[in-house]
Amino acid sequence: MGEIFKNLKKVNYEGPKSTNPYAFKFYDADRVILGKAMKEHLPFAMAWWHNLCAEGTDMFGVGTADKSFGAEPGTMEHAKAKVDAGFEFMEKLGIEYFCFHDADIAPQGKTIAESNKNLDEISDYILEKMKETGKKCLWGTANMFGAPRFMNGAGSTNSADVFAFAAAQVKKALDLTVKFGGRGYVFWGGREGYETLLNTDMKLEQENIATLMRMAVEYGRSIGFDGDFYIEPKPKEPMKHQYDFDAATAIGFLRQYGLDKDFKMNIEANHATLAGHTFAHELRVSAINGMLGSIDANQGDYLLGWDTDQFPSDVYETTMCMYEVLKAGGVTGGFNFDAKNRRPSNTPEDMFLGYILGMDSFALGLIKAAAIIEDGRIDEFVKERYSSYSSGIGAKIRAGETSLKELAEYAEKLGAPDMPGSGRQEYLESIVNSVLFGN
Ligand code: XUL
Ligand code: CO
Repeated sequence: MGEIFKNLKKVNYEGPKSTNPYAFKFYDADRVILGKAMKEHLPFAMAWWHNLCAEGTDMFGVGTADKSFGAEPGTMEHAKAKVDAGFEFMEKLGIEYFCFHDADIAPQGKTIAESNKNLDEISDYILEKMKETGKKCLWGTANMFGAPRFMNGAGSTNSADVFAFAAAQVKKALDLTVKFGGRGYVFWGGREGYETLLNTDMKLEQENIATLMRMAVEYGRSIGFDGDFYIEPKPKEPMKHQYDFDAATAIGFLRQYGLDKDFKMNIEANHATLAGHTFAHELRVSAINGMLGSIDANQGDYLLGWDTDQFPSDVYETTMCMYEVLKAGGVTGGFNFDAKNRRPSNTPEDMFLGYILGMDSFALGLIKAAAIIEDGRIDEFVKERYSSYSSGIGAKIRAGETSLKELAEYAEKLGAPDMPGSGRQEYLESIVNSVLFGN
């Protein structure tokens, strides 16, 4: 197949003053930040489903974007055209990785055997393209939420037959991830939750999800998958209650079922805000538990209560994200743009402009987060804020070498403690502003 995006050329870095819409203003792949090239800090990935499949359908209307890429939708020819479009897109944007669901890359058949035949054929074609271009797979997953059979969940379904069907999909998606040399495997529990407790055996459902995950680990390791499994927390939508509500909940679940050695978190910005958290909060919770795996890079809309999956543009947010990531020593996965153009942004040019915006926003976030760390005032403040734990009674508390009795005696001698010191939030926020806009 020939060139698909004929009037779109390779996107290059032209610097902040450039007015060329098809150039990076901040993402300069080889620029070194804190000793590492930008492209290593930010292993970007293209989300197959949004970029190559989503046409802008919403509850009120059909698609507005043509993603046929010159082929008849729903055919294997179309699946191949998407591969061609995807690899050309990644080449032109300088994106190294892609992420996929089984259902994104080939038409699903009526039976597992039919679906698997399509997947075998398309994955051979993808693998050829990967070898040709050097592009890599960040993570794979199985779509266990779209088909009607999954209306009551996959791991959490009430039907053992549907559970078996889900297991078959996970097995195949793991085969494909290994075939592509993927770095990770994601469980986003799309319909793993419930609408009403009146019809729900919550304990059974959660145990079954854990069983499915345990079998995935066993099978994955047996076929040579040595990457991380990820849970991608999300509190709601499509279900009213989803079991993987947020990072803290998912981490507790993994520990309860002994899955914490094989799993990490895949944190999505828009899911964090739906859970009533900041993106940075979810990253911090994951990092302090040693479970910061990968990131679904997007943003939501604070005026809307659902997952809008927008391309990231809010530099304050990307800065705070990259601050957490740098502090954690990086991610083991990457930055997958789980983002789609707005419905009226419906041209191939918009596909490019969305990724340029997202990549530039994260590059800026990286530059500014590194500058906050180099500035050092925030770190210094936090260190000082907790300094009472570095010596005396504080050091004994930290070391677990005291007791309520000893502390009660200590407090009695003290009479009344001094006030614990101002939190200085406004001062710290003004430091962030100075770094963001001061030069
Ligand atoms: C849905 C979502 C998914 C996962 C993969 O909200 O984020 O696309 O990233 O299944
Ligand atoms: Co996602």
